[in-house]
Amino acid sequence: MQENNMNPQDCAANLLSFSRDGVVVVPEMFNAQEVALVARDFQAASAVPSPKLVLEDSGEIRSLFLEKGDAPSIDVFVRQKRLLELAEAMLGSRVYAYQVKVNSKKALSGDLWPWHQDYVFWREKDGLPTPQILTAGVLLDDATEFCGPMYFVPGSHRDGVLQSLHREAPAGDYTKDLAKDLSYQLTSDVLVPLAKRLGMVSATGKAGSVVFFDCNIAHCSPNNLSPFDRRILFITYCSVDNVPAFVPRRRPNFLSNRDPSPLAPLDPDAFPTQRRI
Ligand code: 6CS
Ligand code: FE
Repeated sequence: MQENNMNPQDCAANLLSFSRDGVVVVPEMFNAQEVALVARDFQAASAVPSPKLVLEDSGEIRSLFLEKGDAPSIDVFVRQKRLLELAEAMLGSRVYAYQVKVNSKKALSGDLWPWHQDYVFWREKDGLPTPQILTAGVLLDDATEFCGPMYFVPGSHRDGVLQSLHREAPAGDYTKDLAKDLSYQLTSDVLVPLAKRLGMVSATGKAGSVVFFDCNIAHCSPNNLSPFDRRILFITYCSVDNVPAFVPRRRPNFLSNRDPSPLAPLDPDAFPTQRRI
């Protein structure tokens, strides 16, 4: 059974890296059996037509957003103690799940995500008041240099919300917040000097590894021309002290969860069907 609590030295090192760089990859936090549970639930949930399913231009699945109750084993994943203990330490408070999705970046057809920051979407579209929010990406497949891994500019989170090119959308239209031509994109005049000053890192790792990243770190990912899928379960943890203010035509609950109740931690053996695999 996967170790549930990280040893204090590793936990401290991960917190330091996250604070300094705005991103840290924790290798193999989850085992193949746990990852397989999520992959199976993703497969089942993505077979059901829904506004939570976002497609690529090719018709392949780009993202599937999930709300509580959509996939029981993912609900259990979200509350795993080994994720919550790091997310709470990184944010300095109890947390709730602001957004949960699988970005699937399919073999040969998975499309790119242009350079952007995440927090600007949540501030401008959902009225989220502070950047006390982060995302944990659980690799469901090995992420290599070939399959469109995430790229980050380490340390860029310390510059706060950067100037973005904003493409206005009709009120209530959030499709460009989730597509290849994003509604808020970092432009070259911002990105080039930033990357020249701070460099770039990529989030590669074995399936089961977890990439934690700050809501203001500059990041992107190229398209996937490899014959291997690159599925990642993204869990966005938000401080319970950080609840969206009222905005007209706020986006749907699956993009901006309205229930800021703190997540109660669960142990690994809480997976509902693990014993039946
Ligand atoms: O708009 C959003 O909520 C989503 N869009 C992007 C580009 N990243 C954050 C989030 O998943
Ligand atoms: Fe993003």
